[in-house]
Amino acid sequence: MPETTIAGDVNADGEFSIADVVLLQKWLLAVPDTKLADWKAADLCEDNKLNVFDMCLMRRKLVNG
Ligand SMILES: [Ca+2]
Ligand SMILES: [Ca+2]
Repeated sequence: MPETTIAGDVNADGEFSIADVVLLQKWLLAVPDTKLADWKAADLCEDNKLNVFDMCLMRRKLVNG
């Protein structure tokens, strides 16, 4: 694992993409067998927990690049 985490790269595949947003969305909806490889990467609104605010920021980040 690289020491620097890519912001939003919640599935830890080395890049931030729509797949990460989808994964976080599933996790927030408590879809069974949804596991976050690196939940801290998704904590864009840094309060040490994941919620809809982080997903909003991830979506915005995806749109804005
Ligand atoms: Ca990713
Ligand atoms: Ca957060």
